[in-house]
Amino acid sequence: MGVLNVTPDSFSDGGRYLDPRRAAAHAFEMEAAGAAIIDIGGESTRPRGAREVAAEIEIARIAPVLKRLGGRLRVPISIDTRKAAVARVALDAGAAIVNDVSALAGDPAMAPLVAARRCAVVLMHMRGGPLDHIRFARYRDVVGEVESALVARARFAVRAGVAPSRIVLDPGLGFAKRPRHSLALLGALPRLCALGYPILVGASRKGFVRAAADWAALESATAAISAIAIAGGVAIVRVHDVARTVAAVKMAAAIKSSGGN
Ligand code: PMM
Repeated sequence: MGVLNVTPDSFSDGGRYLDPRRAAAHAFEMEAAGAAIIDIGGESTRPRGAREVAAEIEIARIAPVLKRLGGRLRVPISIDTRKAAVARVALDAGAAIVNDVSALAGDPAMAPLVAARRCAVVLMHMRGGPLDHIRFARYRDVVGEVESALVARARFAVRAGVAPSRIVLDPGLGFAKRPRHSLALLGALPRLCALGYPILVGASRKGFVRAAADWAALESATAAISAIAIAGGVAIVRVHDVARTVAAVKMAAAIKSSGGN
């Protein structure tokens, strides 16, 4: 999953793709580099504390990009939003996946929308909101607590009418997580995958990666995490540098399917 942030303030690429022409060109670049999904977001949810934006602003950012992509992108589009009004515009414009970092808890209209449209949905683990989540980064057993919270959100989605086969779960690296929590979750991916839902992880350029690798090595560190994630059974990795990740993921997948132990 290639990240396309159409925001002025995303922590690593804020402002770069505010121009719809540039944003659309970048989507095509990521597709050509091997992305299987393009994730478009008009609200920064960066783990350092992002400002909330109104639905109209989010829509004004993403709609021109979706219009330019309309029918020309071969891979599915995912909309990164917590707001049903934004998701509705994106689904109308051809998006196939709703990526909701609030796991359908941010807007009561979101679950019915996802159920009615029969789209896929990513349910990400977080505590609090994008502004204050880091205050809630306290766990006795981070893997167990994230696991049960994700199962609860999946149950909620199913009760709202979302087909289980359309649900993707995400441990939410960096969201209400200290670096040690994100690392522990990455170490427990096989356990999360055993829940029976496809798992997505977004490690790309996050603080816990920056803590371990300097800026120049960030993409290599992200690619290494992607390879480990795929080897651990993860279905989707959400990244900024698609080309490098595709190479890493292909190697991990080739090793996995070789049948060796
Ligand atoms: N991270 C960010 C935004 N959206 N969505 C999912 N499902 N998982 C993530 O880890 C995630 C996300 C923040 O990163 P960005 O500012 O680079 O988009």
